[in-house]
Amino acid sequence: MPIKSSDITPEVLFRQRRRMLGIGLASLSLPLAGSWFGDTEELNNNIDNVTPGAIVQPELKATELKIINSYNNYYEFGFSKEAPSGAEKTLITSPWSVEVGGIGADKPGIYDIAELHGEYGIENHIRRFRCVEAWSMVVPWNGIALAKVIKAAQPNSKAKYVRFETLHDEQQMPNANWAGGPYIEGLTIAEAIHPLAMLATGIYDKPLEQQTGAPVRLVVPWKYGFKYAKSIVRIDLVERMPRNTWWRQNPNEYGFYANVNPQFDHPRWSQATERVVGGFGRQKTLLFNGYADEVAYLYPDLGDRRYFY
Ligand SMILES: Nc1nc2c(c(=O)[nH]1)N[C@H]1C(S)=C(S)[C@@H](COP(=O)(O)O)O[C@H]1N2
Ligand SMILES: [Mo]
Repeated sequence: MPIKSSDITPEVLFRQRRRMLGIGLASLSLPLAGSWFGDTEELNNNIDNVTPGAIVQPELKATELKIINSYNNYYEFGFSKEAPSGAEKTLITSPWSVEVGGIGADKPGIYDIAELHGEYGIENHIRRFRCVEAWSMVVPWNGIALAKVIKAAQPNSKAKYVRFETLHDEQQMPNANWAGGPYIEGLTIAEAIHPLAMLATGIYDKPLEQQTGAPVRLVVPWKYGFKYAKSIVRIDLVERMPRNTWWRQNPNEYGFYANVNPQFDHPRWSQATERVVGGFGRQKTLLFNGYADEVAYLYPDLGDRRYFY
């Protein structure tokens, strides 16, 4: 296919992308820019260039598993940090299927977790995790690239956003109705095909526990934790920006993008620093949670508060 002039990549982004994808110059003859800027026409071709395990971070020291598994936010299992891990194990995670569809998907499908693993391969990503409540961990996730699931759905020009819906079941969840319906999250299509975005199915090479969002949850390390929808049952490619649960719950404090930024304080507390759960004291919060080199190009105006809540 001939390269269109609109696909020619500016120098800076070129370098950024090379770093991000961890690939050499020689393999960069393919145009990537189209899809990364939200032009869905080239999407199906370009997603192939998302490489497994992109961005290796050996410098991060992962939080202990027992801490990751016992300090949680999962309101369907109770409001305290201890409630989700203390709750009875009532969530039935097998069988489990994830339905992928929406007006933007030419090839909808229903997948089980084993199919997802078999089809797309498991990646291991050690990532910073930052909750909007100003605490953080480092989590060694196992999962699959979200981009690959999106590609399989064959996005068309109506695929502007991706909407995630999670299990809402009063039998299996003691506090299922806290938000009046299923927990909803969303990403732009460009965010969703970013190599940092994954569907996690495990931590430390063990399947997710009920409290960490078994059997499959979203991981978007440059965003606040509430974007990481747990126990996902539906993924829809949609035309309009999904109204995510926390935006709906409290529009004065939360919005759609929720990118980490130490300079935009929450209305009720500072975001400049974070408490390291399982560590010592506080540390400085980083722009885009330390992933600015990889994601800043997605947000043309970093002074726009809308991108950070
Ligand atoms: N379905 C669902 N997903 C959810 C939540 C929730 O209450 N319900 N809480 C979110 C919030 S606020 C955070 S910080 C993370 C917490 O993930 P962890 O418990 O694995 O640290 O999950 C997110 N995903
Ligand atoms: Mo959170």
